Amino acid sequence: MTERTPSPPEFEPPTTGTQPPPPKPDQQAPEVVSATGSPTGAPATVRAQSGAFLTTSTGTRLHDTDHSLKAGPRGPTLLQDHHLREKITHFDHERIPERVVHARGAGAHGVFRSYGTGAGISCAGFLAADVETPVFVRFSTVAGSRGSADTVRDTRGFAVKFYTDEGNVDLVGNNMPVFFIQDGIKFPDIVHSVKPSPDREIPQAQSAHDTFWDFVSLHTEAQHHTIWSMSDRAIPASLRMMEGFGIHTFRLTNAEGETCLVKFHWKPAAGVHSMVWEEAQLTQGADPDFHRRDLADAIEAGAYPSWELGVQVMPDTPEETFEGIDLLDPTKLVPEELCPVQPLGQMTLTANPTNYFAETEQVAFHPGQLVAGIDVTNDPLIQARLFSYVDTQLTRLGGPNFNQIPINRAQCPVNDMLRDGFHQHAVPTGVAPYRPNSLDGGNPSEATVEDGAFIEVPTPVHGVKERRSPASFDDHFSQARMFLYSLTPAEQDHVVAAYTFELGKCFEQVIRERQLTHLASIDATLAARVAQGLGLPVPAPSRSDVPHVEPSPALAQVRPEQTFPVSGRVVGVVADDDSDLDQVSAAVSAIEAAGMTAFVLGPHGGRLGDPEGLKGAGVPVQRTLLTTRSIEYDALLVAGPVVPAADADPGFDAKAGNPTTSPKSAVDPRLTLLLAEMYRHCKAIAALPAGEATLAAAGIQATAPGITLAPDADEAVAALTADLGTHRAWDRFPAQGITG
Ligand code: HDE
Repeated sequence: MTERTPSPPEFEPPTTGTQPPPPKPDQQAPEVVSATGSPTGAPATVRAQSGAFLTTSTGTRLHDTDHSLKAGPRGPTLLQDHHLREKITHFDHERIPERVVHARGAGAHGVFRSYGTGAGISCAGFLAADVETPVFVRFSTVAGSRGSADTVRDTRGFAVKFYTDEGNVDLVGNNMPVFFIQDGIKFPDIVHSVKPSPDREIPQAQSAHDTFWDFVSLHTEAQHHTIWSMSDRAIPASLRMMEGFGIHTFRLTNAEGETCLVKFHWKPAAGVHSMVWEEAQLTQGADPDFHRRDLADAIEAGAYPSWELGVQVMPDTPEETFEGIDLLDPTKLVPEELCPVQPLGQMTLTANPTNYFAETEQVAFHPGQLVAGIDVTNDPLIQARLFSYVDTQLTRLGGPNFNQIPINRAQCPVNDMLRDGFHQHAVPTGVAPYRPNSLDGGNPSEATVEDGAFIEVPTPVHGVKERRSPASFDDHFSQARMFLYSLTPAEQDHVVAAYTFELGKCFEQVIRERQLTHLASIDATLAARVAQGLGLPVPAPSRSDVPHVEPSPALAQVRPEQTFPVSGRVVGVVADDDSDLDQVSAAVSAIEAAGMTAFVLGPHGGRLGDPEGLKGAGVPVQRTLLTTRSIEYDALLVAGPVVPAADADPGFDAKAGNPTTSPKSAVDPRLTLLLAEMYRHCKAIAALPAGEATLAAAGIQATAPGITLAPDADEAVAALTADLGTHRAWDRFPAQGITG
């Protein structure tokens, strides 16, 4: 038997001082900058929680987290290993149930500055002049699960939590002003219909399937919202470029006790812009996090997204109608031409969340969280929501104390007398959590109107108990038609294409036919064009008595007469090592000077014009033809010819097999593919003299709308900036439209 020699200790003994040992060379932390090079603000040395040493959850310093405690190096593992059990147990429970709807979201912190213009209609303190209120905003898709793609065709959630001095106010809205259903009791039905099928659990995050169209074609009150979903509003270009709507009518009360009815609107400073459908689809594959990344990058770059909050103010009459529109019907909007939006203040998003889970995932909104001066109405949709949002948090956030989670905490005194329950973080003092009491000296006291108490507006209630909607909820088509007629021809064409695409994806003929009868009720040309695409006859309309309403041009998002800000837009600058790099640098400077982001797109990574790989020489490359796709750019400047790169091999990168390039083209085929995509997505393209042949190789006419040949970088960037002000060159392809 050979005697075993004791093996030397495998690890350094723990240090005993208060400073940890210096990191090993391969463990040097990268600079605390983000992918775009901006400092993240994180401390350079302490990157998680607090303290420099690894500890257990109760603070005991740990010596080794890489090996479990075993009986000898070959085991077995000992039950005694508290650290192993704590680490694995916590890991086992890392996931919480995702939101049943709006699971995929992106959040940001910011501030709301009130103009004071609302002080005459609401006594809410945060609407008084010059008050600044911190906010947290969460944007979301509705149908998809938490890991689904950002750019699917869907409604977007637009939820804002105001941490006011009088308590939290949650404005939990969407990017469309109307909803699918008139009564909250139908919510499980519409949601089940749009969710993946129960048997195969497909499709994910899509409405283009039988169950959705089955439901909305049978439940015609959904038709108005459905046409919004088929419009460009459902594929926003960026979360920063979406309007927001409170949808329901709210009741405001001023200091004199006078009331009015309002609808809330958020108007984005960047304008309302969308993707084109092909772009949205490409993005789902090439960058499923597109919206989340875009929001975070813009905030980090200092291009702070902002919106103006406004209200349509309507008299609080017993009928609760305005110009014949029932204000309690959430499938109806009030045209801005009839009731203009009056600005109340501005919200600016200035900081990204530090931790996605702690903030964006754990934030809990509730439309009933209001302060004195803002109250709900009897809209049967919000009435049901008032129950749902607290109830859902009990499962999602594991108990009744979710408002103690930091992101949900009010930033004003809280004395709720709610006690105990899972995850109680407070250590309440006092012995009498009940009222009235004498043992705690009567604390807390009830507040009066003068103290700012929230008191429901004492509206009269009468009627018989019944399950019925008012007759004024019966018109399901007139505003769907109004919306269609309010759009520009290019937007109308997109609606036709979206219906044709979605119904074309349905399997059951009867569902397509039924939906076509409703399209015929909205407009005969709409029905005819979609029917043609589906290869079906045009049916008779389901309703022949649809009242006429005037179009509302404010609903169109293409505004040829308006110039939108370009800040935060992304311009690609295409060049290779032989390009005039002074012009490339000049273009980057001009793009950045205009408040936009420049990405140099080259045939290889590293730096252009630096053949020896000398650090600091040449122009840094942010994107290569292998890694990029057209969806990353709002506009493109071709600064030079890009000859086929070493990796332009279809066997290696399938994009290089782009058949639109002539076989002997001197231009990299991936660049002609990128240009062709940008061209058909109506994006602005400019070329310097050295890049003209590249445009020609992609078959792009220099005279086409939104295409510029410029003598130098400054003129090219000026042309692109002007073109981006109108978002896209829609006139590149003449629209057919719907004449109405
Ligand atoms: Fe929601 N909705 N909803 N909803 N909703 C939720 O709450 C619900 C409705 C909206 O970023 C859930 O915390 C019912 C209208 C947004 O965290 C849930 C009804 C509008 C968000 C819920 C509605 C919305 C939600 C899921 C019909 C626009 C995301 C998780 C009565 C005005 C908030 C959660 C966030 C989230 C229920 C209708 C907007 C299940 C029952 C109308 C933006 O409670």
